[in-house]
Amino acid sequence: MILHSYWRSTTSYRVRAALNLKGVAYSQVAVDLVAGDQCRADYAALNPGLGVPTLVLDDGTALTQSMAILDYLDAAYPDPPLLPQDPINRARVRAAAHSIALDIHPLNNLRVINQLKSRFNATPEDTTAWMQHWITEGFAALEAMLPDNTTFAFTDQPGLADLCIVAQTYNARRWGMPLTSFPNITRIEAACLATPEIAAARPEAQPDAP
Ligand SMILES: N[C@@H](CCC(=O)N[C@@H](CS)C(=O)NCC(=O)O)C(=O)O
Repeated sequence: MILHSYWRSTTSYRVRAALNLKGVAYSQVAVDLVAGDQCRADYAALNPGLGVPTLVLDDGTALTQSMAILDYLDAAYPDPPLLPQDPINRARVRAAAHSIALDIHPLNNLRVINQLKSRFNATPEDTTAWMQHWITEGFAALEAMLPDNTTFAFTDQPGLADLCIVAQTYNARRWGMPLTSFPNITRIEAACLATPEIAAARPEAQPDAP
C-alpha cells in the first residue's frame, strides 16, 4: 500500500496511526501541501478533493477521505478494532471523532486559511485567532463528551476517537494553544503518545518532516 500524505497533516496522522496499530505495511509518498502538490494534475487524478491522505491499495484502488479510509482499514483489518461492537458505544466513539473530523478540521484547513489571507487580508494574528477559536469551541464540546475514568477516549484501548484526538492536539499545540482546561483530551493525548504505534505516526517522525 502507498499512503500519499504530508507530515504535518492531521488527517494523514490519523491514518498513519491506524495503519501502524493494525500492523499494515505501507510506504509513503510525500504531498507537499505548502508547495501546492495537492493541486497537481497527477495527484488530482487520485484525489479530486485535492487533499491528503490518499491510500492506494496494492491493486491500484485509490481510497480518499481519511474517515472513509479508517472505516476501510477497520473492515479489512479488524484486529485491533477501532470501534466497539455495541451500537450505542459505536455512536459515542464516532460522535467524538466527528467532532474533530467534521466540526473542527474543515474550518481550519489550509485552503480556508489561504482564503482568509487572500480574500479578507487576514494577518498572521488573525489566522492564529481563527484557528484557536475553532479548536477551543470544538475541544470544549469534545471534552464534555469524554469519560474521565478510561485510559483512552472510551475504553482502555486506542480507537477511532483517539486517533482524531492525538492528531488534533498536535495541531492545537502548533497554533500555540494552552490545553490545560481540557484534562480528558490531554490525558488521552498522553496515552496515545505513549503507544509506540501511534508515536511512530507523529508528524516529527515522518520522512518528509524538515
Ligand atoms: N475531509 C478530508 C480532508 C482532507 C484534507 O483537506 N486534508 C488537508 C490536510 S490535513 C489538506 O490536504 N489540505 C490541503 C488544502 O487545504 O489545500 C479527509 O478527511 O481526508
